[in-house]
Amino acid sequence: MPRRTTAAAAAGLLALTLSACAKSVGDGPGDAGASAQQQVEATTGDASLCTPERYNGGVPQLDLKNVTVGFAQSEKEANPFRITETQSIKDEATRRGIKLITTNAQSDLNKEIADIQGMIAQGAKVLIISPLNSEGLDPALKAAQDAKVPIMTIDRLLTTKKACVDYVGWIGSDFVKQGARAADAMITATGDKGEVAILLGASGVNVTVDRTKGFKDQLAAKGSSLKVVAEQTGDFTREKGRAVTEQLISANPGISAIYAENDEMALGAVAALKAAGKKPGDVKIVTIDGTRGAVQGIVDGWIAAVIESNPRFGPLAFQALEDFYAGKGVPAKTIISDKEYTPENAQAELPNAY
Ligand code: GZL
Repeated sequence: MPRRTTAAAAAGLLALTLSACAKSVGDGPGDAGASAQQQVEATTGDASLCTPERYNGGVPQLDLKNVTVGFAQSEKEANPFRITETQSIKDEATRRGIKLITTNAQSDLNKEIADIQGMIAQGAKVLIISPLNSEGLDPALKAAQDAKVPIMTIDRLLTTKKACVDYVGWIGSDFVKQGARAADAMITATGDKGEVAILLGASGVNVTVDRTKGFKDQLAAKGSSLKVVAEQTGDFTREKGRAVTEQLISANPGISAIYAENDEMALGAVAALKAAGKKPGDVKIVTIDGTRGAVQGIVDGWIAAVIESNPRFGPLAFQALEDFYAGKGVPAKTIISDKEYTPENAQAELPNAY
């Protein structure tokens, strides 16, 4: 083994240190530090926690360090939510010394099914899945069931499937509560008056249904004077968010507020408002995710508030799998808590954004 010269070794060590340092201060999407990690707010589901004996008629006991775990990502990694989610899974697998293989469905349901089936064929003995839609994964779930490969789901919920039968458990945010918190922030930002447009998330996803329900129900519960005059899907993408906002403000010139069901669509809306000659604050925007771009948008005056949807699932997802095999069991639902970014805290909290 050729010995490296002292200079080269020092350079290598310096590079290693710098890269670790860059990561620790949150240089770009990824982890910003301990306070950015997901925190458990509540767990639900029937009392019987899921264990290998109870799951899917019983599955083999195993040591995670001796098998391959597969991670199926849903949407293309153009959105910092997805980039950070995947990085968090990879970082935690590395930290725990677990062999990980990953796939990305590029926002295509049939590809996510094929990805999951492919990882089982490659020998993955456990899966972590971030579902693209709340339904439609049946062929992949059956392949895992037949192969006795347990699935931990994160983020979007498989609404027609059963915990400890079709999947071990689920970890994610309370999306209805996110919508309600967005409504409260919108009431504050607008002084509870004006016309609101909603940029809906992708269809067929519980996140969209819940964030919309939470927002509208909270406006009604608070007896708000805000009026929802338009709602259209922007598919959770920046480009569609921009295009839809252009149409909405042209058809509804009285729009004074936009509720975007994710930051990528909100940033698309900002681009459309800029192109229309609007100034920061002319239209109040409230959005959900907590990406660096959106929180910077608060600092710059374009965005009024951001409700976080924390994508750093790595630690809790792998802890759930450890608990599963240790016989401690996994609850049907683990709900995480989410921060809120406002004009008062955005600058200071920016390092926790992703
Ligand atoms: C929410 C997640 C959503 C994000 C979007 O947990 O499913 O999907 O809010 C992403 O940014 O597209």
